[in-house]
Amino acid sequence: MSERFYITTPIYYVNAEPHLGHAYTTIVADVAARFHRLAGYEARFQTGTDEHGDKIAQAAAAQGLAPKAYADRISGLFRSLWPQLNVAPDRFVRTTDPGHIKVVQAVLQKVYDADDIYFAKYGGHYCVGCERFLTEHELVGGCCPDHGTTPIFQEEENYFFRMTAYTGRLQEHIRAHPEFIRPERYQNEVLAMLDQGLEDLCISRPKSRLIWGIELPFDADYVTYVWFDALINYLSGLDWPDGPAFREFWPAAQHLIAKDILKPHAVFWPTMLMSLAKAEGRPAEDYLYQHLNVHGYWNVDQAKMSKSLGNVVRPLELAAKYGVEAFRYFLLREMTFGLDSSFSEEALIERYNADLANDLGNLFSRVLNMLHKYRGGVVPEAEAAVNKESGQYEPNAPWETCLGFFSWVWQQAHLYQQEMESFQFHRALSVVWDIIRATNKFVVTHEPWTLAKDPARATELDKVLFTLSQLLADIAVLIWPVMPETAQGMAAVLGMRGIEPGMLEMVMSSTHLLPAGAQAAEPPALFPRIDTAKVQAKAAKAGQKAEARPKEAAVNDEQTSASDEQISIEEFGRVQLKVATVLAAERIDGADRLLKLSVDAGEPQPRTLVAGVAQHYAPEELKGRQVVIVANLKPAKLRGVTSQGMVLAAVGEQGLCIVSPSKEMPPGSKVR
Ligand code: ME8
Repeated sequence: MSERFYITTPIYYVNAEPHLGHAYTTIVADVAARFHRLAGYEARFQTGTDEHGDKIAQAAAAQGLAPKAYADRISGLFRSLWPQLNVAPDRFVRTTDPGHIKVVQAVLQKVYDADDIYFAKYGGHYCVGCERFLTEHELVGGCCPDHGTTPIFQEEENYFFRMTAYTGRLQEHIRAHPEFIRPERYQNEVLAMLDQGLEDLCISRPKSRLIWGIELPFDADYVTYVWFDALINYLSGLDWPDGPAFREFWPAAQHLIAKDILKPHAVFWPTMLMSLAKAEGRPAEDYLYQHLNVHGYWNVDQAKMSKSLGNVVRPLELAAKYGVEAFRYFLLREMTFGLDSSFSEEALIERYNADLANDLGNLFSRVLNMLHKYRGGVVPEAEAAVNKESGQYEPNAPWETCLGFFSWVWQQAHLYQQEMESFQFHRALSVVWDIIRATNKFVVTHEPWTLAKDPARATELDKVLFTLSQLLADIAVLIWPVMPETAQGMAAVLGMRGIEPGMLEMVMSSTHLLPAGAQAAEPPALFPRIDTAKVQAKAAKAGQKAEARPKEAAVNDEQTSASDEQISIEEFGRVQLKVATVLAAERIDGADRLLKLSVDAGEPQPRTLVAGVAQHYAPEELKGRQVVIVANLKPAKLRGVTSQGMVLAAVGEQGLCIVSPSKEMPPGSKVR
């Protein structure tokens, strides 16, 4: 029996049309499900719409529609969006489905019978936007921190779920399972929330105030609180309690949400599940989900996306403009899972041109063109490299390097698998792009065009072309979860039988995906370059000034907000900082702020640097001093002198001060 994987997205409120944020979460879930299928799991992926409650009743009334008619329309928009984004859920749940309603009532009855629901009078701060009572702790200046509105003080008799009976055990579970809520920052947030202490959860609304909800099975005067109703979709979509899907997939459940709905998923839901376990006389572990995966928020050009700001990004418009697959790739590659990200079309175009057109598109057409030119499009036989008697590979240079390359790729595929399993999609894609770039380099170092000129080197050329064709097949498999259509298209052109469940194993082991003799078709242009000038001109014409903004302006904006932008350790790792010793320093004619330095950075030749420190240091003071330099900065010409790096200095109101190590270090020592 293969392992299982069950992934859910939040079920989206039907008070707004789908936007970039909804698209991101649902594409991530689709990618995770596809990846697990590729890795041999039996995967199930569920999404849906959340249709009860105040918010929906109000939105429907504003449009002069009955809530159900209104919900039908918006739910339909979500449902029809997914196939257009190459997203293929296995189940779409609506909370107005009769099956879901039945399950919610059955759960309520069980929890009630187990004495975990009681009736009491309560007064509290109710936020319509959040659809819940906010605690005193949560209010900021008397307002809801998320909606900025003043909650309404409401006092009424309601039913309460004994959530506090379970919060201690929940804390223990979270501490014992550090991967229960991930990434770690959200686990810490939840533990802090639990440490502050919580109250029992109000789970009903009197019908005198709200009728658009699921009636409580034990009191016809009340409907169910929308969160208690909505969270249960994760069970109702598996046909709880008797459906085979529930038995098979619930033990493998993972949820995916953004940080906005952490509390309901990390506190309400697990305590509800513990209560259900108690009601059924089962251990809590039987009912708790495996992981809650939490991602950050997409902002737009550094601002929060909102209707009132008029910056809501519509996924279909982007997919139509740049292609669905490029859109999916961008979202997964750009966002560091867990952190906020800023969306801009400029960034999308930049990634498209650099990663898809230049790296992937070029590699694909370049290898296939050579295969056609030199071998009629047929994947050559490379097994000639095996010595018939010994069964060993012939120790000849290109095959040795081909084998070395294959084993490096197989190792990278393991890394890719780890990153995908832990929801670090941006890192998994970065691993794939390392492979793509290394393959492009392999072409350059082996020069198939030179081998083709010499008939005596025909078998070498075979081995190189064999290797390159296999690499394209491996790459197609690895990108399939994110770009399924592109990957299948690549496979078809290569003459592969298509990308199938379980195929990841072949990329990670020493199995070649393409048999010698496979016939490749003519390659299409995978990702034609986007001409930025044309896009900007078009946007300007359409009066979309924001889109047509020159790049420098965008860069400046980033700089002004850079102080609060977080970067990953990998991004920091791209900056090479080194210790260097100043060998000589002199003024530059006509530039009263600049000094020209010659430094020993532990390299064969001294480096020349230009530093804007002349008003703070005399040249003689610097000679022999150790400094820290940025060693991999692009050279820049300043007053006719080419500077090969930059000297670090602290700048403040007191002036400027060069940064030096606190004790003498060998020149060239890395600074981390
Ligand atoms: O909260 N960036 O529904 P909802 C990233 N019905 N993701 C975003 C986003 C953004 N700017 N905006 C929205 C609800 N999302 C409840 C859920 S589940 C039992 C009930 C995504 O329509 C993200 O997944 O407000 C977020 O958690 C979800 O939409 C909220 O969707």
